[in-house]
Amino acid sequence: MRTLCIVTALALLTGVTACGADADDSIKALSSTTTAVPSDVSFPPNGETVNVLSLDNNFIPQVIEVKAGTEVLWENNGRNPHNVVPAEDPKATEWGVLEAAFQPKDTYSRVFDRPGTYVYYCTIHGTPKAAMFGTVIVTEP
Ligand SMILES: [Cu+2]
Repeated sequence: MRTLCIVTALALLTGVTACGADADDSIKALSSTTTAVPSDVSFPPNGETVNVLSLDNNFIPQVIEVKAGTEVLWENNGRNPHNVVPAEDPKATEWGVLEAAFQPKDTYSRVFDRPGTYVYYCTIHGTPKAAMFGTVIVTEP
């Protein structure tokens, strides 16, 4: 619902009429909204949490889609240490957790406040594209 409000507001600002437009126009309005919003726009925490289990050796669910502002909570439910690191940042300097702090029963959480696609993996048991890896797709609220 909020996405529709944003589309309408942008349509008004840009002089495009969203109300009463046919399906094709609505799709165009929606895609132009996506490109019009800067990728570095961030949204406040929304109080929602989505859990991801880290098992031996995969993430379940492997792919999740959440609205910006959602907390993602990983729990190591396996019997071995794991880690959660961004595909392009194996040292987890931006976000993520290394195995020293992600032993069995440990948790790690992060609020994803910016829309985007975040690929991550466990460096011990996977690569960014195989085995123990996962994706968090963050959409606009
Ligand atoms: Cu692992």
